[in-house]
Amino acid sequence: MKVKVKLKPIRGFILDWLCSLPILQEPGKDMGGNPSCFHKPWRALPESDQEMIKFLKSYLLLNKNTSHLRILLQGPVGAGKSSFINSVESAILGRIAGRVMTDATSGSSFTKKFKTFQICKDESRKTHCSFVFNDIMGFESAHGGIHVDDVKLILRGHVAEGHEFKADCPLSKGQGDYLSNPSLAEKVHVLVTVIPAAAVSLLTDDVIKKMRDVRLDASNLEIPQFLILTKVDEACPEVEKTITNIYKSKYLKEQVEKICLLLGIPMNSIFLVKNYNSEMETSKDMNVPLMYALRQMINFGEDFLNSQKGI
Ligand SMILES: Nc1nc2c(ncn2[C@@H]2O[C@H](COP(=O)(O)OP(=O)(O)O)[C@@H](O)[C@H]2O)c(=O)[nH]1
Ligand SMILES: [Mg+2]
Repeated sequence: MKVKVKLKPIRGFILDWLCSLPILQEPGKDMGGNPSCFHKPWRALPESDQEMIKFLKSYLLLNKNTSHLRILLQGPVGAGKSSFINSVESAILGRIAGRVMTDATSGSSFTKKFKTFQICKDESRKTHCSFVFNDIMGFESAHGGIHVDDVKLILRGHVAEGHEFKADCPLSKGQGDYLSNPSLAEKVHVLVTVIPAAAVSLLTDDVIKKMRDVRLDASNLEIPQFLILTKVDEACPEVEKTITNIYKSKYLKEQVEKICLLLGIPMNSIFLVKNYNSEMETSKDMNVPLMYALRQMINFGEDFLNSQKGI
């Protein structure tokens, strides 16, 4: 017993020394140099964007009960939902695309109508990818946010295309825009919450509660869920300088850990993204984190659809 007590400090010292050896350092652990960045990214991304773009363009659903996989983007006004849809199309077309109206001024043009966005495979605009997006406004009451009950109806496919949401009056059975018997194609297959990286600590208790409520409902329906932290360039100067620092930034990793605890989303379902906003051309380094996040969404959505075969 006595010997054990005496050895304890020595054991601790040896452990500390071993852990400080570069060869034993975990990726994502600080190894000196730039104090705001880890030496190695804490998540390894593919080297190239081309294989992921090829996969996304050629992806076909196994489940023949729907022609597309539906991804619902939810999050605060100005979070970058419309920009994410545009960024996906930009990466796939290989040039900047701007079909979905983004809102730089946070004026009155918030997305209030329920609209489905398809992604063109090429410039002919005749063929589309097998995944589609819907984006809905956030829960913040300042902007007349969407009602939680409306989001639950969207998840189940009860909301018709073009429906105009009213914050104080959720859609109900019997109304014209209420689809009583939605097909699998009208239901949501992947739920994605979009939040600006620098806004994680600013989320109000009310918004967090509503997001968790929707998450729980989606979990009951077994819908896979993801979260993307956008505007990583605005949140971290090192990423603004060099986009490849995206998964090296200590600040951004902290935000991922924070939101993981706040919303109960596992770390491996949270992605960091910089949307195309001021760029004139697409680039591999910008595409990689965008395509990586989307590919994971598609993979999990595909698994979900394959579990719904009987429907
Ligand atoms: N710097 C930067 N700006 C972004 C990013 N994503 C979106 N924006 C800008 O943020 C504003 C709001 O984006 P928008 O896509 O309309 O947000 P939405 O309301 O969630 O659809 C627009 O001016 C975008 O150009 C990003 O990753 N980085
Ligand atoms: Mg929008």
